[in-house]
Amino acid sequence: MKTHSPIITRYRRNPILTKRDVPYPVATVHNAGIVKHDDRYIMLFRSHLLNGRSIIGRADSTDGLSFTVHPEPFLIPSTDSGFAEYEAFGVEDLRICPVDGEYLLTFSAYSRHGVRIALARTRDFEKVGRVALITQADLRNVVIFPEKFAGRYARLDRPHSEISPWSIWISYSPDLVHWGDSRVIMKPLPYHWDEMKIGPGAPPFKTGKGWLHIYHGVFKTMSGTVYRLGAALHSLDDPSIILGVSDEWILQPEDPWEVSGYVPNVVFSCGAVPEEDGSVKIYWGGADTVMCVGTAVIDDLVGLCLTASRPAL
Ligand code: BMA
Repeated sequence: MKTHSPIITRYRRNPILTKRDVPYPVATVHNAGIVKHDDRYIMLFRSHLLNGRSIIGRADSTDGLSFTVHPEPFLIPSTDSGFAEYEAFGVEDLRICPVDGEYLLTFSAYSRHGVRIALARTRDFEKVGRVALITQADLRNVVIFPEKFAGRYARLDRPHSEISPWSIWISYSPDLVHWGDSRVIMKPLPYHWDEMKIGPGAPPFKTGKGWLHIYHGVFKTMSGTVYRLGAALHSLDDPSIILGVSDEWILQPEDPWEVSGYVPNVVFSCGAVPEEDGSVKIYWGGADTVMCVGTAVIDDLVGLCLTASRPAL
């Protein structure tokens, strides 16, 4: 009998990080940004505190599979004026975007005013400086491309909308603070696994054929929503051009810690690490409770986007 092998191979020792690995009291470990820095994998993960608000912790690894958590959190709500008011309810879902020799950290800032995206920067993960709040309320999941285009930074983002289903937009900036020239480039597809909403996932990375973006898509069922991962390929010269979007999801909740947990039926990625051997390590939060990893062959993901493509808009 012919069997269909999954495009992402789950690591057999998943989950790779749980609340039991954290030396301070937390309820979850999930939705982590990750990057390889000086031959070390640095993971910046989200945890719910026992009051339900989130902070960001740090874990390090030499192989990308086995991580050790730092004794203190990496990022907690700011007390600086300008940021404090907008981070009061917690910081969530941080992405690490390597750009021009530094790391741009984008994360959700929650407050009584809604959710915005804050931007911080670091070169070494020791000194971290906040730059600006770069969105108004009700906009999330910002990932910044590793290169500039005609001198401007480019980001993918996801405004909230009651009128049109939650879609992926692109915006540009000359200075990381002021963003605009925004337009929608990818929408959920009706009667499809991502029909309810889509949003940016891991920061896009370069392949020979385009920027590969791993995003999340949501489907509403009679017993709640299902979060899955998909893949899209953007033109290397102009990231607003989508060369292909995989018609099939690349990962869905299947393991027990993805199917049940704090929020059931969720795989949610904020980071992926392309390796020199042509593979990519994809990291995801399982059920908003634990961290997991799997590997895929980059060419397979690119092939899926280009050969089994669905319309982007
Ligand atoms: C989204 C975000 C993610 C979360 C997901 C599933 O709206 O809040 O942080 O993983 O829902 O709960």
